[in-house]
Amino acid sequence: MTSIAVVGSQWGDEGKGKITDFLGTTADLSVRANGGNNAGHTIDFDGKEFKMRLIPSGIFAAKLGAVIGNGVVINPEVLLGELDNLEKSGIDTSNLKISNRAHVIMPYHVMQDTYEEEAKGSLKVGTTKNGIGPTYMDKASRIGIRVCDLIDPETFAEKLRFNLESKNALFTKVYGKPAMDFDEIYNKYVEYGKRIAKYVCDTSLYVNDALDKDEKVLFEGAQGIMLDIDQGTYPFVSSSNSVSGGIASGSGIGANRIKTVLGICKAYTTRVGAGPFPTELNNETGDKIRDIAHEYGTVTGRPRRVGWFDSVALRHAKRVAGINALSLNLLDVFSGFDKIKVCVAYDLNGEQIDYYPANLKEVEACQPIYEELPAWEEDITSAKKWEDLPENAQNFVKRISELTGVPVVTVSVGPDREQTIVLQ
Ligand code: 2SA
Ligand code: MG
Repeated sequence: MTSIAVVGSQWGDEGKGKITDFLGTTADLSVRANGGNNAGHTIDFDGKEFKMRLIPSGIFAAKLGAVIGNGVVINPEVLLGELDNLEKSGIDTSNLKISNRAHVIMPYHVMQDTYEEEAKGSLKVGTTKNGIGPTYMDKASRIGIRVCDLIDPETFAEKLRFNLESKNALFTKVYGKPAMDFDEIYNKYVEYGKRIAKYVCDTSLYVNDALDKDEKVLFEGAQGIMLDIDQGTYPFVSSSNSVSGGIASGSGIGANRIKTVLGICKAYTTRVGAGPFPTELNNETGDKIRDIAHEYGTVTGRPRRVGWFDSVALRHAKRVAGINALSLNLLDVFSGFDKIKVCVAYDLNGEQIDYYPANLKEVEACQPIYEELPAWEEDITSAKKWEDLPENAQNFVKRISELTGVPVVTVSVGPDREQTIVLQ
């Protein structure tokens, strides 16, 4: 491994954190390149549990530390909270690098996210309400505040004043909500800027330099390919590019520098928030999978929607993200099941199709065509190697690999690092 990108290949929550943690023990540098504090994972280090939403896992042990790249949107309050928490536990954070080009999530972005969702009524996306969308909106509108602006009080004041004027007009006139106060935000954020300044640099130089020296660089993708703003189930998506191309642009490297794109998937599918979901199980089987696998949101606790493995969506993800290796998680969930279904194609108005339609009405009309595979009785949570898996479990893994056209390189049979079977 010289450079590897770990990407979610479904709708997020595939267990990227677990695999990142597994790989992170050998990486020299870890990099985040998209999304913001709408992502997150729990890392166990030195017998303690750390909940991280922004800072990449390399902060714990990697030789060259951790980078928050230019494609990430940063909520300074969340970032500083994470830093405080790490420092309290005696973790050295001096090897964190934050891109001077990354955009800052401002308090008005969080409010805008909330108001927009309320206003959309039944059309709401079900966002995490962290201000992710509005921050990327302002970035694309070229009015965003970048980290390099935040740490320069004069520029920051100028940009904040300009932005707040239009945001307050929107809040008061369109949404009938209170205006936000310049001084309150300015004073707080200037202080945040001062605390963050020592970490800020041109991270593209840093990451490229590491790659030039053949250091092992791990790119930690956030969300999932089906939540990508271009290639996902728009408009029920997040606002960044979670595909590997987004990782390249979001960390300031050439696309050809990522050697392995490791797609993470579950043995079934979940999604949170709204949007069509062809293989969704609104029945006892769905409830059973949700209960066994504890499919409830880590932050809000809301139950995740659950469905069968969808190889049409997976092939789409493989194509648009260049996935060339697959980590299959949560295989243990199917112990004791009778049959497991896998969607192999869709039936769209009597025609068999093998692509994910752009038009959501068409997605809604798609009927999954299933193949049934026999499950297994045995508890597999202590399986250590391929041979320890029952034949039916092996056949399921082989079939996933055939259907997606991607080699499965790890199989996960439980949450612990040791419960990972390496296949190649
Ligand atoms: P937003 O807040 O604008 O990004 O929300 C837009 C939609 O994207 C969904 N969304 C997610 N769905 C699953 N997992 C997410 N994040 C983490 C991950 C979860 C975690 O990367 O695995 O482990 O904490 C995530 N982020 C956004 C959201 O539900 C909306 O449907
Ligand atoms: Mg996660």
